Amino acid sequence: MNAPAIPALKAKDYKSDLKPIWCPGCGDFAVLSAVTKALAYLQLAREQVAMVSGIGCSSRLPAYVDSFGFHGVHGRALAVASGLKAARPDLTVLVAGGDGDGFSIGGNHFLHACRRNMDLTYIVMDNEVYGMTKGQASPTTQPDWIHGKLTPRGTGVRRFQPPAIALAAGASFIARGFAGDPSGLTRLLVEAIQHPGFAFVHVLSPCQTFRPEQKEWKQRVHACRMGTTDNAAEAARLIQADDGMALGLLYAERLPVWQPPNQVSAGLSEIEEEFRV
Ligand SMILES: Cc1ncc(C[n+]2csc(CCOP(=O)(O)OP(=O)(O)O)c2C)c(N)n1
Ligand code: SF4
Repeated sequence: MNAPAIPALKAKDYKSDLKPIWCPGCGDFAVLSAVTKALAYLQLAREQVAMVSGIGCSSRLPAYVDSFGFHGVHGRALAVASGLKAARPDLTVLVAGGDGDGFSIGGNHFLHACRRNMDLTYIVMDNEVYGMTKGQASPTTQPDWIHGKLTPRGTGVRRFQPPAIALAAGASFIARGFAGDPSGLTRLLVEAIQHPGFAFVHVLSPCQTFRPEQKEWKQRVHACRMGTTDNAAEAARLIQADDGMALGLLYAERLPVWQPPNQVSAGLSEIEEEFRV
């Protein structure tokens, strides 16, 4: 007699019981939907998935996914996720957050996660603003963006270029998605999760409340014309010419994945002994 077939998991099975509290129209809803669709496409067991985030509107995402999750500390999502992956290489570890979380306070961790190339998928929902704390400029904000008393004359500072910086820091997978293109984003997330190594997915995710002008992104995004390359020098040339609105896989290369050897953890007393002065 055949064993009863296990019913396939659907995207809704990966959604938690919590109702998102994002503003109506926030791009992060579409990112959540794409994450659950990608997990369903890959049929990953929920107990084999862990989502880690920092702090921000976008960093609420793990709470809405029915997997293991850790809503951590502002800017430290990648540090926590790297520790988790080191201890539990069997888990599929997804990391999520905003441009403030990942490129400002967490910028240092971003650089080193790229070059370390652990098998993590990092999803940054870039809305070019600090949404949760009411609209301060972030590293990806345009220098002339004026916002009330916070930046009455703009920042006057050049923008952080996420794909170019990821490439220079050694990331092995770089893609850009858009909340307004959920099918394309789902495909990119599937590829990112399957990629062995650090996969960076830069997602244009509009902030309805503080950047209503981002509605225009629908008209400005375009399919990546540059063609995916696995040659870092060629990718650098192409990414330098990127207008920030090109969607698709920008670069993917098989590079050595870093994973510390599985060690039997030392007892606390042994560790104390090592640090005794
Ligand atoms: C150490 C620390 N510094 C500052 C804050 C305040 N804070 C919370 S969220 C946030 C910025 C969030 O912006 P972003 O990461 O872009 O996410 P968004 O809310 O736009 O999704 C800041 C500055 C904090 N929680 N902890
Ligand atoms: S403030 Fe912006 S980023 Fe935060 S939930 Fe509202 S629309 Fe989304």
